Amino acid sequence: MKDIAYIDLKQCILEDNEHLADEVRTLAREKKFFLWNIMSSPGAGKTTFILDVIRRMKDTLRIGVIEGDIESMVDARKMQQMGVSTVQLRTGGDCHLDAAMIRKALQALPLDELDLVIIENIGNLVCPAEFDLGADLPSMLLSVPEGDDKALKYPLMFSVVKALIVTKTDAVSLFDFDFEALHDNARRLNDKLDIFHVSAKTGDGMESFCTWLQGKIENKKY
Ligand SMILES: Nc1nc2c(ncn2[C@@H]2O[C@H](COP(=O)(O)OP(=O)(O)OP(=O)(O)O)[C@@H](O)[C@H]2O)c(=O)[nH]1
Ligand SMILES: [Mg+2]
Repeated sequence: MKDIAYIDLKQCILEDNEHLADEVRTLAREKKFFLWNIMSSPGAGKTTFILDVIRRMKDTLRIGVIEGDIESMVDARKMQQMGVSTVQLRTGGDCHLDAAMIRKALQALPLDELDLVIIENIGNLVCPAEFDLGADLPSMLLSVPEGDDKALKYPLMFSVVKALIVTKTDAVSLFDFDFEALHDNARRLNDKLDIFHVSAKTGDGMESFCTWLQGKIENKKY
């Protein structure tokens, strides 16, 4: 009997992505900008949160944004209105961003004039976690209405991020949300995780988050 040729496409795709992510890391060091990847499920509050961060930090940092979406320029237009350089990536169906897409998007940004590039990843708690984008700070938002059990259901996402930002805390009285259970389950997967509680609507917790982010950006070694 003849052998079966076996090609693990997923492995190939992830290995190729890793090389490209290294290229993105090198570019970010050369051009001296901090790359922040924000992931979450659809509607968790990424755009609202990013807009508030920009509002609070745009006087001290030069910020650019990469918007990843399957379709539309809705979020990119909101970023444009804030006066930041913006790139819209339309995947046309793919439910995650990869390092090749980020490399392409970075070519369209004035990198010599930027300190911080924010990536709003596609709303999805599964696929984006598999793709290293070369970001200094992979992070995720989890909104209170989604529930406190998500670390149990989507463990990879909680394992690969450095920061977990729990948002929509203003809505906590409407939902059974056990912060302690979330922290325990998340830290069991990732004991180095930094966890924040914010409301982008009321501004609660936003200032201390931005102070922490500013520290991360200032401490990056180039
Ligand atoms: N109460 C409350 N609502 C919020 C907060 N942040 C966002 N929202 C609302 O949540 C909804 C979704 O917010 P977006 O910022 O568009 O969420 P998103 O994650 O960018 O959504 P996609 O890009 O479609 O994945 C909007 O109606 C926001 O007004 C918050 O902190 N508190
Ligand atoms: Mg959005």
